[in-house]
Amino acid sequence: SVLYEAKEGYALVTLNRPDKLNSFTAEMHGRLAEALDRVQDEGQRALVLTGAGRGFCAGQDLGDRSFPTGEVPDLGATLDKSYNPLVRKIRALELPVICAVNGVAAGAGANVALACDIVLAARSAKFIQAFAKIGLVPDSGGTWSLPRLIGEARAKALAMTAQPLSAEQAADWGLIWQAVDDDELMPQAEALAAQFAAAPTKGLALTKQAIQAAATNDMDAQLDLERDLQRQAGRTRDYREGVAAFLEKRPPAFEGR
Ligand code: LHQ
Repeated sequence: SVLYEAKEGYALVTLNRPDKLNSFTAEMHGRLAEALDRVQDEGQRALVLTGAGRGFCAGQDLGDRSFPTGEVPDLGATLDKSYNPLVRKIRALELPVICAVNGVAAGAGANVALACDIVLAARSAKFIQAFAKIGLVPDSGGTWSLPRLIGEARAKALAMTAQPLSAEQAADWGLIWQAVDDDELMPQAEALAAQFAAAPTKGLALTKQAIQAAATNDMDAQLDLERDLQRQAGRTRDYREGVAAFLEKRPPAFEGR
């Protein structure tokens, strides 16, 4: 249900249940968690997450969510077990996570995409906060990331109407990085990953950490954090190499540490 390909310096992870628009099952959550661990363990320097077929991910598989015996499900337990660890893992990965949204991203599928560092979407893709249609609350970080990325007015309207948002509009609003032509999506996502595979990975990981922390820090705390992280960055081999390469007027050869 999840494909893993090790490329040169980066990994390509593909959600792979195309006939159900790659909606999440418990099994798929397990496979995806393994794939994300592997990316870090193998020392990859970037990750591209995408979906097989015409959709990116339609959120929770609702097929195993019928209630024949009338039991009351504990969706909080599902979030604790699967979705929240996934979002936390993406945010904690010490490398750039690129999401290549190849088609519809609905419900938790949309919000997992938004948890990634850089989101590229095919022009034909749509983002749908589908939760309202079935009486649920946006999850997987959606109520946190939507208002921060596009403001409360747009966040509430998207979440309450479940109206599809085009890739183009998502990019215009600042919800994602870029909308690109469909046939350019994977070439561009992989070119970006290849660029990151030759980048100062440690510095990028510290940058990710700093920007994420800004959501909850005041400026004073953030200045202190920048000082601490810059101290770490200044001790990396890549910093020395970057400066040396600049002074010697040659391209840098970064090792990622
Ligand atoms: C699906 C699904 C799907 C199963 C398409 N499940 N089969 C967290 C914690 C715990 C529990 C609950 O939820 C959550 C978070 C959530 O993610 S809640 C939100 C769940 N997602 C949705 O409500 C979206 C449901 N899907 C749709 O509204 C549509 O499928 C969209 C708008 C995504 C795409 O529409 P179409 O392009 O018209 O495709 P389709 O509807 O024909 O879907 C194609 C197939 O995929 C179809 O199967 P079939 O066997 O009939 O060909 C769908 O049943 C299946 N599919 N989403 N979530």
